[in-house]
Amino acid sequence: SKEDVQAFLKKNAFVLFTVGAVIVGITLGFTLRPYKMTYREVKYFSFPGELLMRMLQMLVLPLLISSLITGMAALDSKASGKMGMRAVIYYMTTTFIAVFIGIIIVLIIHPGKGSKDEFGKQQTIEQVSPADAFLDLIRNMFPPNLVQACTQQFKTKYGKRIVRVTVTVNDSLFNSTNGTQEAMEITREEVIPVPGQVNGVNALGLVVFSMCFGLIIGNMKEQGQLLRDFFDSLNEAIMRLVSIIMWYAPIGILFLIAGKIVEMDDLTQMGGQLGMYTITVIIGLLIHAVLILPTLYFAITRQNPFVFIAGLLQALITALGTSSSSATLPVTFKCLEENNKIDKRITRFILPVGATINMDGTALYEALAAIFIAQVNNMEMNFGQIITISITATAASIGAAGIPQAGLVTMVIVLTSVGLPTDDITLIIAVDWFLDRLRTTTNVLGDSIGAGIVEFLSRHELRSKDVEMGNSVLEE
Ligand code: DAS
Repeated sequence: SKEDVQAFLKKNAFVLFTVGAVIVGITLGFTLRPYKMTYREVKYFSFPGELLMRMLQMLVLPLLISSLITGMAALDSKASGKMGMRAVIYYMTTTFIAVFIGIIIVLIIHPGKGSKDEFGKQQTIEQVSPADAFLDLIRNMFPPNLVQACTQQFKTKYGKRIVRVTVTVNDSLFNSTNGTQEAMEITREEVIPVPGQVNGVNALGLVVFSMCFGLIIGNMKEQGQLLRDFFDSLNEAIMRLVSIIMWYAPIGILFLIAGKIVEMDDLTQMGGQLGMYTITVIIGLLIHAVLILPTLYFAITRQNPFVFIAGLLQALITALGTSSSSATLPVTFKCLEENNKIDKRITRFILPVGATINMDGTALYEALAAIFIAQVNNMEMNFGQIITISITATAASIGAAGIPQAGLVTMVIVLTSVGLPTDDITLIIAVDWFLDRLRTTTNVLGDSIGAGIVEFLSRHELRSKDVEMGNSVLEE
């Protein structure tokens, strides 16, 4: 009936807007592409999208801290220990499965043919030793200065971290003297983010600190009450801000997607090895996201995984639009708590950690890409090297920040560990922006399904805590 339709539209307004935004964004992008906008025009055009990115990123820091602290404070150390254990087991298992799928798929499809001619010019990337990268990861767990951890912190003790990338741009901004637009070569210096960083914020360090801090104030009885109330209320306020931004999200997503389509490279080179590589990555990610994760969810909870995923649609689309799992974090919170009714004690404690360290899509991609590069170089990887790749790919996915194309940077660790030329990362740069969006979506899906599974496994602890606190207990 009419009321039903109205009720449906009202309930699903956000999702419908968001899906509509993707469709309009793609159409608009391809319509405007033939006009060959300049770099500056593209920047103006994507401005609404840039604003969405900035708004979401603005909330990440307070959200991460307040949710982790309140989440940990709401659990006693025994319960949080058990739940943490479950989360870690889930993260490890799914990441290893993802790596495994990546390796098998790339070995079967074999997209690389042992010739680099078709990839064009190469660039130089400086080496980072795996040992130093590992140490950096651990080092960053303990930021010596909390205020500094919230701001840019690029210096590391070992290893040079400057990459020089030569890009050809068709860009009026860099050609201000005569205002004409002609292709020119510029050299851009890119700084490799320190592992564990999220857009300049040392997320890993803040996660570690917030978890410990939350656990402590949770155990402090009356003395901790003030702090518990404070962070609780901070968290609530941030989530309300998120609700407001959600209304703007479809517009931002529309322009993020349209802008990217307008500026992307020509797809002509996609015919050869790079095209096969892209297809291989897509197949791998699909197997993990559509088959493995839902099956795992069903096997454990006995509930329909696709209903669960439907509730996440907006977060998944935001991940696709922003290619950043940390920028998507606020939306993931909303979807899980409001649509899928996941207990806040779980989301607050699981999601920030997941967005920082659990990246299935990235892990799958890193292993797959490393073996692809070996294939292009005509190098056969032996069993030992494949094991090394799986371990370093896992580490590289933990170390990768939840920001666009972080995975590409941490891949240096994987390549170095088996003696592959790190310069060859540049072979796959042309398609990385696109694959990045897909792996980010997989990453967010993995974090969310993890929250669902950990909640299910922890239902007894949550329930007894409710009884202890005198909360109303829902019938199971
Ligand atoms: N794009 C990153 C993310 O947010 C990770 C990556 O580059 O692989 O998940």
